Amino acid sequence: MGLGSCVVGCVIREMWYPFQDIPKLLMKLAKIVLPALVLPLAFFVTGCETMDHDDHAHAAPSAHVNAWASVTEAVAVMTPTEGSKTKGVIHFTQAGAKVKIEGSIEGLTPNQKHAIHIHEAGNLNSKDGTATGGHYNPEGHAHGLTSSATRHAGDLGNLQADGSGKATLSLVVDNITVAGLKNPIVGRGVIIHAKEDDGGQPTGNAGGRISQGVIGIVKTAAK
Ligand SMILES: [Cu+2]
Ligand SMILES: [Zn+2]
Repeated sequence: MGLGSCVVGCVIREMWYPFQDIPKLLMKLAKIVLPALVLPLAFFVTGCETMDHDDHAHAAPSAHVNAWASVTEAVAVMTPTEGSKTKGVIHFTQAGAKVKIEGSIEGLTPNQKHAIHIHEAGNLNSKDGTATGGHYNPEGHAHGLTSSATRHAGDLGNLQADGSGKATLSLVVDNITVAGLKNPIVGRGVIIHAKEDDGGQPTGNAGGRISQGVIGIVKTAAK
């Protein structure tokens, strides 16, 4: 089979060659163009329309997890509810699998214990703190003090006020994370109560809400 044997068939094949991939190319184009049209639409529907489409259309779910993994510090600035003077600042720091909680609070009843909990909502849009909802309890446990291994994830026990109504909080817990996969607390609320948490059901008989805050991300230096 030399060049001489290639007459009509070869000529037709040579002419068709540049066009034979067109159906395949159209299919490929459709595969690229259709998601490009559908993905922004999906983000629009789910309320992400203000985000940058280019960044998010190509982002894998793991990128979302990685973005939150860099959030290791949070803070709740506690403000008095109506009729109260209780205020302060509480820091949350991820340390391995544990969270270190440190805070200082003033305006408490002198020499008294006050319940402190993470509540399910970071909504401070009520003067009495009720918009923060109930205790943060994603695992469905009963209420408890910090001495109890199974308790609401948000059960942080009590503050002990000194003679001038001030208290410091220093606690390490292993049943929450700042922004990890296990019971993340960023965006939740913090409530200090008028009375002591006695560990009773359903919420420790802790009385009214005298101070409220929302757990927000602390910007840390890039690592
Ligand atoms: Cu509470
Ligand atoms: Zn509780």
